[in-house]
Amino acid sequence: MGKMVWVLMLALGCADVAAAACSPACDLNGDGLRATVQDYAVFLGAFGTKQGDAKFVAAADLDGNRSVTVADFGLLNKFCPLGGDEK
Ligand SMILES: [Ca+2]
Ligand SMILES: [Ca+2]
Repeated sequence: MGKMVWVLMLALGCADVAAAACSPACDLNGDGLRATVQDYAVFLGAFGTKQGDAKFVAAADLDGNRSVTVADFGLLNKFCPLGGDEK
Protein backbone atom coordinates (compact mmCIF):
# COMPACT_ATOMS: atom_id res chain seq x y z
CA MET A 1 0.00 0.00 0.00
CA GLY A 2 1.46 3.31 -1.06
CA LYS A 3 2.16 6.21 1.23
CA MET A 4 -0.38 8.39 -0.55
CA VAL A 5 -3.09 5.88 0.16
CA TRP A 6 -2.26 5.95 3.86
CA VAL A 7 -2.41 9.73 3.82
CA LEU A 8 -5.83 9.41 2.24
CA MET A 9 -6.94 6.88 4.82
CA LEU A 10 -5.82 9.15 7.63
CA ALA A 11 -7.59 12.07 6.02
CA LEU A 12 -10.77 10.01 6.02
CA GLY A 13 -10.20 8.91 9.59
CA CYS A 14 -9.82 5.34 8.50
CA ALA A 15 -7.31 3.12 10.23
CA ASP A 16 -9.11 0.12 8.81
CA VAL A 17 -10.87 0.25 5.46
CA ALA A 18 -13.46 -2.17 6.77
CA ALA A 19 -14.34 0.09 9.71
CA ALA A 20 -17.71 1.79 9.81
CA ALA A 21 -15.92 5.15 9.86
CA CYS A 22 -14.85 4.49 6.29
CA SER A 23 -18.32 3.92 4.96
CA PRO A 24 -18.89 7.47 3.71
CA ALA A 25 -16.06 6.99 1.24
CA CYS A 26 -17.84 4.03 -0.28
CA ASP A 27 -21.40 5.25 0.11
CA LEU A 28 -21.65 7.67 -2.75
CA ASN A 29 -25.43 7.98 -2.88
CA GLY A 30 -25.87 8.25 0.88
CA ASP A 31 -28.27 5.35 1.32
CA GLY A 32 -26.14 3.78 4.03
CA LEU A 33 -25.07 0.85 1.86
CA ARG A 34 -21.48 0.81 0.68
CA ALA A 35 -20.22 -0.08 -2.76
CA THR A 36 -23.47 -1.15 -4.31
CA VAL A 37 -24.41 -0.89 -7.97
CA GLN A 38 -26.15 2.38 -7.11
CA ASP A 39 -22.97 3.82 -5.62
CA TYR A 40 -21.05 2.86 -8.73
CA ALA A 41 -23.77 4.46 -10.82
CA VAL A 42 -23.30 7.70 -8.91
CA PHE A 43 -19.57 7.46 -9.49
CA LEU A 44 -19.98 6.88 -13.19
CA GLY A 45 -22.42 9.78 -13.39
CA ALA A 46 -19.76 12.05 -11.91
CA PHE A 47 -16.86 10.54 -13.84
CA GLY A 48 -14.93 13.12 -15.83
CA THR A 49 -16.34 16.08 -13.89
CA LYS A 50 -14.56 18.57 -11.68
CA GLN A 51 -15.65 20.72 -8.77
CA GLY A 52 -18.12 23.30 -10.04
CA ASP A 53 -19.55 21.06 -12.74
CA ALA A 54 -23.26 20.32 -12.45
CA LYS A 55 -22.66 16.57 -12.24
CA PHE A 56 -19.71 16.73 -9.85
CA VAL A 57 -20.21 14.58 -6.74
CA ALA A 58 -17.78 15.28 -3.91
CA ALA A 59 -18.16 11.74 -2.58
CA ALA A 60 -16.91 10.39 -5.90
CA ASP A 61 -13.68 12.37 -5.57
CA LEU A 62 -11.91 9.82 -3.43
CA ASP A 63 -8.45 11.34 -3.66
CA GLY A 64 -9.72 14.84 -3.01
CA ASN A 65 -8.19 16.56 -6.03
CA ARG A 66 -11.54 18.14 -6.91
CA SER A 67 -12.05 16.13 -10.07
CA VAL A 68 -13.39 12.64 -10.70
CA THR A 69 -10.86 10.72 -12.72
CA VAL A 70 -9.63 7.22 -13.35
CA ALA A 71 -7.47 7.63 -10.24
CA ASP A 72 -10.62 7.90 -8.17
CA PHE A 73 -12.03 4.85 -9.87
CA GLY A 74 -8.88 2.97 -8.94
CA LEU A 75 -9.41 3.87 -5.29
CA LEU A 76 -13.10 3.06 -5.46
CA ASN A 77 -12.39 -0.28 -7.03
CA LYS A 78 -9.68 -1.09 -4.50
CA PHE A 79 -11.32 0.04 -1.29
CA CYS A 80 -14.97 -0.28 -2.21
CA PRO A 81 -15.24 -3.48 -4.21
CA LEU A 82 -18.59 -3.66 -5.91
CA GLY A 83 -21.17 -5.50 -3.88
CA GLY A 84 -19.77 -4.43 -0.50
CA ASP A 85 -23.02 -4.20 1.45
CA GLU A 86 -25.23 -5.74 -1.14
CA LYS A 87 -27.05 -8.87 -0.17
CA1 LIG B 1 -24.79 3.64 -1.14
CA1 LIG C 1 -10.16 12.86 -7.69
